[in-house]
Amino acid sequence: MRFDIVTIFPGMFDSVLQETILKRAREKGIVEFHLHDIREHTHDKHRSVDDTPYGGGAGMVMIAGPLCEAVEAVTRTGNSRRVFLTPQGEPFTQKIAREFAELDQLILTCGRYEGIDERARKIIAEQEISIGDYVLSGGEIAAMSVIDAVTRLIPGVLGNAQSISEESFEAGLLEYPQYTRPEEFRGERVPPVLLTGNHAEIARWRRAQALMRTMKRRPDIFEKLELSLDDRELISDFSQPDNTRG
Ligand code: 6GU
Repeated sequence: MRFDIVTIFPGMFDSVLQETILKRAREKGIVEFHLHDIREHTHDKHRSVDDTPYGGGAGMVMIAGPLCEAVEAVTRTGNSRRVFLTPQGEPFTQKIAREFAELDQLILTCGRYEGIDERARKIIAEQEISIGDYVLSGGEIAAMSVIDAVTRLIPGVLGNAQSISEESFEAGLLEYPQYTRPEEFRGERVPPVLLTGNHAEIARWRRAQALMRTMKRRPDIFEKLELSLDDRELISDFSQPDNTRG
């Protein structure tokens, strides 16, 4: 898979792409990253990428020309999607990350300043994505989030395929609590069930914890779940105050 990133701050991506799983995925030849500087597509001597808004008001607006030309200069290959990162976009989810991971090319354009010229929108974006209901000063950090979430889903990037299917959101639930050595930390012991070696019982405990954690922390997700009879039993079982299994 190939990521093309269109930005006025290509340098922001250096460290992120040169560390962690993104670096390994690139070294394994599974992903390619190509950075494109919008400023290379300016035509005036000041290399301006923004200007004051028609109609007045605070802030600056990104000029349509350089933005569109930068995106249009990216050669499209295979199953390719142009995505614009903006707080006005569709909320990014694990489901969208899975869809993106199937593509051959993702062309990510980062907005800056107070916005972009509206006429550039349909050219640079087949889809608009937001990573949450808060405002970043630009789409760059959002693009990095998308790149990370998508890359780790591409087969061969992570060692263990099972670790994806068990983590938060993949099963529609938050992840169960994890423990490692030591057995006791500041007076708190590891839940005894995890030391029994009884894998069926451990799986039941983990499922119950994931269900209850989701119910408490994300009632919005929980109310949309279609719980099996087993899940309902687990919840009522494990939410007994005298339950000593966890
Ligand atoms: Cl994609 N861009 C900006 N500038 N702010 C955001 C965002 C994107 N997603 C959430 N906030």
